[in-house]
Amino acid sequence: MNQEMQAVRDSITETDVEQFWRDGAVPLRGVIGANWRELIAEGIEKTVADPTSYGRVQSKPNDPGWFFTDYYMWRKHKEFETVAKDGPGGVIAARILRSKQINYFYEGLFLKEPGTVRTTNWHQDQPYYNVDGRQICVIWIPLDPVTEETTLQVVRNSHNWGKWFQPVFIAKDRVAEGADELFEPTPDVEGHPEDFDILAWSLDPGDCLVLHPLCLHGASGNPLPIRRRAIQTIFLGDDCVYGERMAEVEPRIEGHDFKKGDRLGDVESVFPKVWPRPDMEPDMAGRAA
Ligand SMILES: O=C(O)CCC(=O)C(=O)O
Repeated sequence: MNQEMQAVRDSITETDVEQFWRDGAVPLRGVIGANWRELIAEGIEKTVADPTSYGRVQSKPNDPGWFFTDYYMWRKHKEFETVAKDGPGGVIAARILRSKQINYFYEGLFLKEPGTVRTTNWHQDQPYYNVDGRQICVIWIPLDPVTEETTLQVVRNSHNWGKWFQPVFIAKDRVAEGADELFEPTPDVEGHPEDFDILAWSLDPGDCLVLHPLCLHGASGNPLPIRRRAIQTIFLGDDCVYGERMAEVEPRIEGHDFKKGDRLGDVESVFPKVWPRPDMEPDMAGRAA
């Protein structure tokens, strides 16, 4: 039996689960052990030195600081594959999503060096990719302490608005091709924060924020004198299927020819199954729902 994962699961209360579904996000404290954080930190260094095809500097050439993003690193850098398949994300997602099975999708890197002015624009995640379904979560893991200013901020309950907003590419400063006909313009949260119910939690290494990918979220630059390294890891639950988008998507789902409505959890070569886990009691796996 994996006692670390058991402890993680037991630390997530029914109140946490309800908060996720009600507000669209919930912070979890002390669930990402130091061993996993070390692996993530090594993976980040490797990614900066050797990015994937999605690697992008989001700061403009004359911007102070440096904002770098990348996606889908687990297929290139072993550290992320290990964290994805063996780390605590699967058990967290199973508990939060009330899902019998969890499959891994991908991770994203958001690295902001001290003094970075470039912000993360307010957006939802789900319109960027070909996934339909409600049982899906983003686990956002900061490796450095984040304050209420530098953390990921969310608009409470926006995942329940029934709205899908146009994906915007940060550095390219443009809406994804074809998305203007498919989705609504994103509201100007940055310009009028007083009009929105914004939640922001300061987090320490070991903590994470679990958010629904339809929850509107954004982040400031990094005015602090320390680096702000964070990754997002995305997990798919029982109801996730392939969603067609008549617009540019990022990241693309590769390695299988999916059609609208295909169950993503059935194709483990593309979406590794991370829950149930072989090293936990069978009744634990059953109880995940
Ligand atoms: O960390 C950031 O600045 C942005 C993260 C984000 O947008 C996400 O995890 O979806």
